[in-house]
Amino acid sequence: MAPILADSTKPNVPERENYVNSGFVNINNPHLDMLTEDILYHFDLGTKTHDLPSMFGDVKFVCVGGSPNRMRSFALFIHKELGLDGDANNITDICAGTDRYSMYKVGPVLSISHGMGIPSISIMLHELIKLLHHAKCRNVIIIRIGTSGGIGIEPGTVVITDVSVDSFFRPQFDQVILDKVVVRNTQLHQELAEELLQCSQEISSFPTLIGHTMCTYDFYEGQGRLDGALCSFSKEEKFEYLRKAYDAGVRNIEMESSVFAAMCHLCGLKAAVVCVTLLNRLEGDQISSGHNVLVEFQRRPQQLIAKFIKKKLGTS
Ligand code: R2B
Ligand code: URA
Repeated sequence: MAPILADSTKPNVPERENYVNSGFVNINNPHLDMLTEDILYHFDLGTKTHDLPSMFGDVKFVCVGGSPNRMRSFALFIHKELGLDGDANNITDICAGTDRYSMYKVGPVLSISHGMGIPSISIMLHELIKLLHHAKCRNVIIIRIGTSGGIGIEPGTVVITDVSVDSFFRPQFDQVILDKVVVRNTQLHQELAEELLQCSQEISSFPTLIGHTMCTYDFYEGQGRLDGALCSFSKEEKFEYLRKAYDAGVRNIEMESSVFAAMCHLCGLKAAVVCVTLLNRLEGDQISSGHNVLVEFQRRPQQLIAKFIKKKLGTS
């Protein structure tokens, strides 16, 4: 069993407060200062090859989501919503040199895909956070917009996460570093969550609530599905587990929020997770709604975030 450690990457309190007050991203890695060039390999960007401050210095909102197409649609939507000049169709993928992630910049908004699961989003976040640091961005708000499975709530409900919990309903992310397990906090920014909920009240077309989000390592067995290639538990055991999750405050399940919350928290980024539920897991496991219904559901977090951004920029 690997030893369990407190998190030594956590800066001490005065150090952390200085960073938070300055609004800069708090990266905590002394080795980075030794690099003459930092290559953000999975973005196909670097500090020598690109002028990151002039490309990204004005970024104030970063929105991340699983699929490259969805994040392109979001960029087009934000362009329209903010009433920006130019043809939205000319918006290009900044990471076109790699097919790992897609990135679009629309005024002060950066829209980036992160793929599925903790390892994929974690790689993206390391490079994104370094990018924001190299670009000297300040007071950035970062939001994951995504999909999830709901527990005991109407499909299409948007869940704003207050805390991400693991499969044992614990508010923590266990990061394995060398041969140790480092336990990290997965609390999201409470004021930001409340602000988003308030914004949602101005959109009456879909329900929105604040709740715990369970983050798993898998879509099938890891989320208690009976319809994977493998399943070793009964229907009764599945429902008992999901009911326990509900009683612990979990309202939806997805696959990235824990590491997202943990990394943003450590780096002093104001972060939120806003996911639409595609189904109610107490009613089934298969995502059987029609294409148009699912497309409309996936637009809901985008609508909410567009409203929030416009409010923040004073354009609504
Ligand atoms: C939500 O949806 C994806 C699985 O279908 C996964 O990335 C997630 O968190
Ligand atoms: N994404 C998940 O991770 N789970 C679901 O049930 C639906 C979307």
